[in-house]
Amino acid sequence: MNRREFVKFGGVAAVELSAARLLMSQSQPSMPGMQSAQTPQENSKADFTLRIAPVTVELTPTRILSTIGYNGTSPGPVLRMKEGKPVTVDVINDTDVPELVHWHGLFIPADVDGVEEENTPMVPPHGHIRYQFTPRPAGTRWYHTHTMAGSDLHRGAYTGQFGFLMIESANNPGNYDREVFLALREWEPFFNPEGEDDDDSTNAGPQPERPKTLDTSTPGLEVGYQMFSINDKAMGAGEPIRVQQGQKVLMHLLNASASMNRRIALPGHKFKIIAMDGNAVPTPQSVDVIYIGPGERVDAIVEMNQPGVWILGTDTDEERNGGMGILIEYANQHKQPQWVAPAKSAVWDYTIFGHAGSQPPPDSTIDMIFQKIPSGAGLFNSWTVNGKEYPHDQEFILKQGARYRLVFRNRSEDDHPLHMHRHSFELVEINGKATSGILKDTVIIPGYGRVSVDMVADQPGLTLFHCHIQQHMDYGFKALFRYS
Ligand SMILES: [Cu+2]
Repeated sequence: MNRREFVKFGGVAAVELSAARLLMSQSQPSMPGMQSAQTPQENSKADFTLRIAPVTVELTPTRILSTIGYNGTSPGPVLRMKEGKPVTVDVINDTDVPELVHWHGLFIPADVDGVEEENTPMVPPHGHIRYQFTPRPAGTRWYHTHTMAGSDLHRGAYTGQFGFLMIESANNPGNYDREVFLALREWEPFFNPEGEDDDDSTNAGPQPERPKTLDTSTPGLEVGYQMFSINDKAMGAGEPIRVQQGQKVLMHLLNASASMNRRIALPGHKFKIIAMDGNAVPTPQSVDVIYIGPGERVDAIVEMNQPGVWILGTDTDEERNGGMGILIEYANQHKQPQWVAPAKSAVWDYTIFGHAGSQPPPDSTIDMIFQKIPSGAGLFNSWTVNGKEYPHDQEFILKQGARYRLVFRNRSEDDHPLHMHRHSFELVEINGKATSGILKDTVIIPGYGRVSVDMVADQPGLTLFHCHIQQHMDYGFKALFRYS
């Protein structure tokens, strides 16, 4: 932001917070004579600037929507940072509501994590904040708003405030010819009575957490969507991914949805999964289908060895035809784009990408039981962690240096993508199957399923844990971990 743009916000005061890690300024029209000690333009220029403001997204030439985005677009720009090299990011909020930018998957202090529950300061309406942190670990991360939405479907993750954040390591093997960024996205949300939640897997696997008697009271609302895209274009409206036979394309897949788990396929091709949530997997494997929940990332290499024009997209027909797809076009091929539904047997199993062995017992085990409290028609359901909605007072206390086993017990039929802030965890068990070596920050717990993860408490500070489905998080499905 230049001086002229900045001055237009009115008298500006800046305060320093948390050992100069964070600089916040706020327009204060009631104090016209006030001189600010330090205004952003007097600091060195930030390495990155994100401006939060209304944007238009042209999904197709005739479907142009309005939302909130970053730097005039949604998704925001792909940010590239070097692992271990400190950065400054100026976030300018041109909207009328307080905002937050969360750096998903980074090991950074709570006061710059971009989370209200962790006491990160909000970016005030028409104000400015400077984040300063050292990005790590390397890999595919992303940034997005972390505000609550509640029943306002024009806030939080329902807006277009998201983008890729690549933390580059000094040693990138670069075993590919090109890379593409693919963010899965729904638009124009509306309240949807439950029962049409057809994107969650009908979990055919073991259901160790299924209660003997199911709660049959009337469930509440979920969220449905009218439009779909990959990045900012509905299928067919944007440029295809143009490829040559023999190329290896590295696909960075991000589910930037507020609430929908997705199954993604590319007929005629296989995805060789090399990383999940930005972390290299111990055992790369080729699969036909990727199942990815809100917040998750999958890095896959696709070898282009099936000339033609193909559709990469969600296997839900209505939503793929509604836009959630992108064309893969080989050179000199102009056929009708082909879609072939993946086999029903193509299930997603995290454990095939891990080592077979078990992890030794942890220092301590924390059981977490997740349940839905049906709200009845016309309201969002509530969610509990160990029988209580957020907040949990002093229930989840970590001792620095200890290794914890978190046992996630999903006593609901929905698949929940659970996210731990500021840490990664290692998958150690899924529905009774042991695994090791897979590091993630977000993991889908299948309906009535159980997932155990090991986490070393090595990032002191408040740490939010939550379901990445916005309306689940907003209605109780979160917990704050503290260090003793
Ligand atoms: Cu959830």
